[in-house]
Amino acid sequence: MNTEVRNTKLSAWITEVAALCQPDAICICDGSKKEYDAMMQKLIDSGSATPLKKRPNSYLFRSDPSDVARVEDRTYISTKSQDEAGPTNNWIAPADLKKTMKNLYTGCMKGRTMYVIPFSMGPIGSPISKIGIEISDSPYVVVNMHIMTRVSSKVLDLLGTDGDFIPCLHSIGAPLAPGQKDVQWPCAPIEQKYISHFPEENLIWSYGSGYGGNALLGKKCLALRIASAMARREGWMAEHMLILRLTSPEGKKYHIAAAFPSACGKTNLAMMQPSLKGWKCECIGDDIAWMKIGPDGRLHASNPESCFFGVAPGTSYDTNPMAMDTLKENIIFTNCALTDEGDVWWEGISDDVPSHLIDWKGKDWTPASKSDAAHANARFTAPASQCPVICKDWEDPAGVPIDIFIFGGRRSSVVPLVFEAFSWEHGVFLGATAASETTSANIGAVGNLRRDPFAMKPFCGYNMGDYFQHWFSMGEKLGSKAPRIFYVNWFRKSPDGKFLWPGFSENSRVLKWMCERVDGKAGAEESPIGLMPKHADLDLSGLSLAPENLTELMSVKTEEWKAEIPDIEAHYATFGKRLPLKLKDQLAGLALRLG
Ligand code: SAT
Ligand code: MN
Repeated sequence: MNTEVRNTKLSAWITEVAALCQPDAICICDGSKKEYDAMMQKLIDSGSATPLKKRPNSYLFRSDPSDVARVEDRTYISTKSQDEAGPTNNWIAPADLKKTMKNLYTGCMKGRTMYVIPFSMGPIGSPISKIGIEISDSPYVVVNMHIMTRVSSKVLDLLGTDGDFIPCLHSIGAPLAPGQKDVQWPCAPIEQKYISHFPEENLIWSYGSGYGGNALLGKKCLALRIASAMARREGWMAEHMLILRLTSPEGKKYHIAAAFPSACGKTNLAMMQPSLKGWKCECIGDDIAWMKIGPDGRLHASNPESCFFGVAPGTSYDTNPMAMDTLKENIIFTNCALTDEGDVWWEGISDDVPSHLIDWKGKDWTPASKSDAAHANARFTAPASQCPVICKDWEDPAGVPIDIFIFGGRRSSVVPLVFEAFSWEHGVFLGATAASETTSANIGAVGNLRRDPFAMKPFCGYNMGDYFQHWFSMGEKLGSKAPRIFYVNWFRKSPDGKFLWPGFSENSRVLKWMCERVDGKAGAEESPIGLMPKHADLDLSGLSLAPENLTELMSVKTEEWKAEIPDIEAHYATFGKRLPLKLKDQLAGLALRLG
């Protein structure tokens, strides 16, 4: 398994980290199947992984109940000045944070192996790709990184002796004393967890958690937080967006990128199978889009990941059949329930509820049990290449030209199903004011409304006021070639708490209207908040939706929108001088239109 390290910066870094963390052994990973299988075997032998009889080469892990999601409260953007990190990020000065973390890292890998994981975000060697090296003491991280990113010794070849990479240091923070028995999911207590980013030196330090975005550092840490800061410096965009290709019955292709917060349906929309006859949807990515202006002056998007790290609960043949078909083999499941037959199960997977399960905590579960069998943030790690509707161009270094941007979130009230921005500037205003109810993708309260601009609140690696300005600047560069911007809310509820819109494959009706708007074919009506389809502009053929539900779904209630304004003002006030004036103008415009 050992691979030669010829890169000067890398070998110096490995030596430095080994001296600090004091592992028992060092392993340079090569990304091979042999390595994956050997690592998984170790995880089975130690009791951490359960092979699933019903799914070839698939495994179930159960995390510690304290380590089940990202920890936004313990996530830091550590820049020289606090102002650079801005009001949406936690901040500690780099020297102080490094001092604290070095204390924690000292001896933290005792009794463990230190894995050096060379990976590429984006296809290896492609001009859009970035190379990272994750050092981790978690074999669970190694196997997940194998699926999530391109782990390979080829990455080391590409680095040569003097190539550059993004160092990503990770420890679960659970050293073992001689003879100490390991636990199934070692991690550090919450107050010792730190997910730290140093965007001014392209560096990531994570300590104490083994779960998801806290530990799999190529994803949120590198491809969003560090990449967003690089993107601003270099004039491109790193966004929390799915990417899909929609093809009309006439064969015209549209590329859509949509930003929704974590656990708000990006994976479902990315793989959606249109209920409208003749329309086809293909998936390019379900979480992250890197976008650059191409030689044609248009914005081209590509997916830096090679996997879907999706929320399992709620995924079913009804809601997302293409995800279900992706999950048949070669999958890592985390915090799902286990059936007596040796398969995974989660709330919403089907109407049948087994009479007995082992829940995500490893305890017996029956339908009479009070708690859920799977954790609400249970996840699958699935190779993107296995998705039946993965777009053939998903790894094309040129990316796909984006026609449409969609923003949105979970709003049980106020926000209608869909509306279109009046202009790019108005669209940036919509992104910058987006609000959504919190989900279990983060440790913290669920269901609280919060402003989550562009679904990037937890992922923007610099001052978000500057990020808003970056969006305006990109719009200026793109000019008439800029994507059209829309806002959606699939989650509006009736006064008695029922979803008004069926969602999933029926969302194709909303996407069709957007495509027709781009082509200048479909109508829209001006409302105070944006351009809205009249009922007749939406193709609702074959859909049984009570007319009063449709009216409620599309309604814009002036008083409710007026009530949003003080909250938007308070949100904007947090950015002080860094808030682009254009956003204040847009807010004033909204207030004026609401009367
Ligand atoms: O845990 S992750 O951050 O990777 C998943 C998510 O919150 O979107
Ligand atoms: Mn996400």
